[in-house]
Amino acid sequence: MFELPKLPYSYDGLEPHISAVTIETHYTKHHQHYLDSLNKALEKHKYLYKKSIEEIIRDAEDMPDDIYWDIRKFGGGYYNHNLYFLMLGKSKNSTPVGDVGKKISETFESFEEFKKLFTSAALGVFGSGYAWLVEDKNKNFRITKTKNQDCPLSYGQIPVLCIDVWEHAYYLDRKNKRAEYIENWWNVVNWESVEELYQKNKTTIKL
Ligand code: MN3
Repeated sequence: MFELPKLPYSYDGLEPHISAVTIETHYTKHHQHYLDSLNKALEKHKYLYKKSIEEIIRDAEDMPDDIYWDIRKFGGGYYNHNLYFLMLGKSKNSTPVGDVGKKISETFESFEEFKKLFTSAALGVFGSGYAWLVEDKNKNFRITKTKNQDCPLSYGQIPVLCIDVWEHAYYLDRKNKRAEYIENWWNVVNWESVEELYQKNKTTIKL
């Protein structure tokens, strides 16, 4: 059985940028639903519990036919939300740190330039999905978008940073104003957590 990761902040810990009611609903209703649906699907193929969630998502195309779409929807939803929530919090730094910071500056010239491009990718997701900063197989940083709960891991890319732009991530606070949500989201990206997750993922995930 997979489990929800414990949030490293309280529900109101991201206010005023993201409200307590949004975080609580997103985590206890949406994230929980993805988790429960994933676990229900895996009951049919218990051997998959021996794999990590990263391996299951990476190998999404090889999953048994009867749970293929459950893995795409709920496995992706579970893993993407783990990343999304764990990358938020109160940051000591307002700009990227460590190797992530270095690679962002090298690739996009400056953090400000990266911020512009990433914001425009997030705004440009049509319907529900995510914008990502990923590391591709050649170790290059790239900005990408995915639809629904698709995950870069299924495309041979290591997730570095993500923003959930499904309406449930911001509708309670901002109605349909995605631009306002994105602008506020930048204030609650925890750059130390982003760096920590990157170091962990690039050593543990085998693409
Ligand atoms: Mn969501």
